[in-house]
Amino acid sequence: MTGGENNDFTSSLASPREQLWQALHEGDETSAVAVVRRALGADIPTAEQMRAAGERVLLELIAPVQERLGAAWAANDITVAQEHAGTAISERCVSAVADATASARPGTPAGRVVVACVDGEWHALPARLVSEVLRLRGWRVDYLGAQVPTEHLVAHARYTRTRAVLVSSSIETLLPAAHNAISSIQGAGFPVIAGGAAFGPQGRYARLMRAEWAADARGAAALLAGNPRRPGTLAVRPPEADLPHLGDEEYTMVRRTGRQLVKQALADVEEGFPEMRWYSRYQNERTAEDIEHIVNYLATALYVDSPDLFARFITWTADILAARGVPPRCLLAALDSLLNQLKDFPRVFGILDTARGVIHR
Ligand code: B12
Repeated sequence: MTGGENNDFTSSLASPREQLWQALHEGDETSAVAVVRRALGADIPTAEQMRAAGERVLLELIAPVQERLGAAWAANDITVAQEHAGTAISERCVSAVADATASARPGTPAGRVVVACVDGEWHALPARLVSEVLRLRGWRVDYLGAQVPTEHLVAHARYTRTRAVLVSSSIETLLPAAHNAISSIQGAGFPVIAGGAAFGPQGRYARLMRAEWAADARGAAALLAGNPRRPGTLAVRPPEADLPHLGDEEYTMVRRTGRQLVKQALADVEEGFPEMRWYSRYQNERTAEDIEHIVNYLATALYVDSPDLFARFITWTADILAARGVPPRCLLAALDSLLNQLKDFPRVFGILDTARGVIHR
């Protein structure tokens, strides 16, 4: 390899990131794939260097640009349709890396693992990135994609006699589903590595659920290299075994009465905001949806006993609303309605009260 090529190979990805962003923003798949191919490098001499280049392109080029796409949607700079189009292009870019690096993968697999999104989870791209990195590191990966029903995931783990099951989740409201998946897979005798934004800062919710956790594909590869321990006892644990606070039934109660809570909160918000009377049907539907999200996140915060989780969600919702010209204080009306409806429940009270504090009036 000449010095010049080496420099190209190790050069910063800042400029390809900008080019890929432009291509995603314009919905230009051909240019996006061309950026990725150029970033991989034309003549990488060894298989090891090709694998390293592939991993960098997946984790340091495609992943951050995809995150930027999410931030642009949240800031109301691009539409939902543009975000969908951009994500489809990112998926195509991941395939381009997989194709270009296939011949560089190690010949004898290090072992076989399953990677899947938990039931209800649509965010498949993060799991796909993890899968492709593990393939480059020599693992035979069964990538099962989005929303895999737990019983099918367990059946597949048994069928493939997998070394470990890697579960991905991005949306916190799916934590009860993720817990069910983790406990069912471990109950069938397989180690679990959890990952994705749903598991919270430093994977704190994964640890509550007694799963190993990794921040990204490299962390997962390190855990796999250490031969994850098989679970000691073979039985599916009831949720309270890991989360004793569920014994107070506050989570069950919010889940059971969720529909009524949303209905009443919507009526209270309408009363507090007379301007809602002139809302279009579309705006009314979005408001109802927002309140439904609030109740779902409240239930999730009760499930993992984390006021922080709910406060983060309220901060995020306030930013989303502000970017769309809706005053975040309208969230206060919804929180107050829920506080009023659920005043006799101490954990609910603590969670809602903490969240009120994060809204700037
Ligand atoms: C693309 C996208 C979608 C696509 C997904 C398509 C697909 N094929 O994946 C679609 C349109 C389906 C979608 C739907 C929704 N989405 Co969305 N989506 C995104 C977006 C823009 C990008 C996700 C992504 O690919 N990120 C890039 C990857 C690289 O980052 P990552 O997730 O952090 O993954 C890395 C690590 O976490 C880790 N990792 C991930 N999984 C695993 C697993 C293991 C085992 C390990 C070790 C590591 C690991 O490694 C990854 C690579 O480094 C994000 C915004 C964002 N900033 O991420 C929102 C986002 C995740 N979505 C969001 C929301 C709210 C939704 C919806 C609820 C919207 C709605 N109202 O319908 C639905 C939910 C659907 C569902 N039930 O799942 C919110 C979540 C907010 C929250 N706090 O929960 C986000 C953050 C948007 C935002 N900025 O507000 N979405």
